[in-house]
Amino acid sequence: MQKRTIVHLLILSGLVLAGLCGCGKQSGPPGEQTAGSTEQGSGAGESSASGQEETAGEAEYFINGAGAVVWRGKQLTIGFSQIGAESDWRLASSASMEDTFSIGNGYNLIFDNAQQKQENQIKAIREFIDQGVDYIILDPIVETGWTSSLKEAKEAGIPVIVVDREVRADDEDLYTAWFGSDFRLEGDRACMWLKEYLKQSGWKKRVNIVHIQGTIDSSAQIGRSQALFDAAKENGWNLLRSSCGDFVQAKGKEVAETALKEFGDEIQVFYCENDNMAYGAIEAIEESGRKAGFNLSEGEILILSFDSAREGLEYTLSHQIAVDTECNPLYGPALSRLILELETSAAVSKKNYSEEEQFSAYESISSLTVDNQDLPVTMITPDLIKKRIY
Ligand code: GYE
Repeated sequence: MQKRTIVHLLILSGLVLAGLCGCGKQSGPPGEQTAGSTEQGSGAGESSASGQEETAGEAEYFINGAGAVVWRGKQLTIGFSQIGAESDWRLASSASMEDTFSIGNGYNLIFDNAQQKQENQIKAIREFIDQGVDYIILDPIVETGWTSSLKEAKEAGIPVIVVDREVRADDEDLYTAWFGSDFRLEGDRACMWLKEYLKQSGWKKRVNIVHIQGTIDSSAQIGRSQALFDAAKENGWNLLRSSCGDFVQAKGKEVAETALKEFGDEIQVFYCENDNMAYGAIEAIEESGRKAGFNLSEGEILILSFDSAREGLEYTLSHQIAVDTECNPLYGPALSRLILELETSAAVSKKNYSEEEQFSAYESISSLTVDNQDLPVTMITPDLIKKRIY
């Protein structure tokens, strides 16, 4: 497995950061300590503790309690092409960007909602270039089709930071850095949990799975789907159907309804590639007179989900989602630190992965070995849900 940069996204560490950071002096090149930094919750914020503002060129900056870089004496214009507003995750990602790149923090954010259309994203990039923004941040709906837009930005000398989903590897030289989640690892964790659960619960029959996919060709779909395809092959699981629900609750519900009509009591598992589609599946299951839960031998349907949004965690606490694998949307502060690095030094890490958790109420699985790493499964509690930001 490649060596990777892990960046904590400050969900749980927000308070810690608020205590640790302030404005201040950095003890080395910012490039070694900020968003592209190596380990453990590190960021520009945590390296600063002297209570002074640091300077970068003529301007001063400091790190606020949320871990975001606040500029004094200059304003950076950021063009952000957001995919849409399809899920709780997406709304949280937009809010994080808006909170971070606010006027008060020294930014002029040009936010473009592409309404799920790649052509709108391509148009937005062109407009950002025409407007002469300082940075372009792109969350690409799918992985392919970006070469000419990225070339145009490069020719205009505007750095592009890709966030969340990825662009195809062939275009790697055309953007400055990527920041997001390891979707394949998320899928592997979910599948490993299912494998362990089936073992522990003594389920002997071939397990039948309905797979509700996110937007086809998006990185999140590719990684999470591929993990399931490989695990199904390896463990002899039966994939009754894979259908696209576009990460949207209503479409997830539709896919679930159709599958419940067609396969009825044969279904044991729904593998939902995000929380909103899981909420839709739960509605459909309940309306069909069945129950979402762990107890397969009593006819309950076990749901695997991703994102770990607040409502997803509530369903996890009530066992309606068996395991929710986290995907963290709160990118804003870490992106602002990545931009700080670019403002103050030339070198940033190309690929930056966020570190994520996995939540369940099933107490007998407290950790899983995936890719030779021992990864914890956190027992969900009302307290954890209360602290959830999204
Ligand atoms: O899981 C889903 C969203 O790209 C990781 O997109 C993101 C996914 C997320 O709409 O809820």
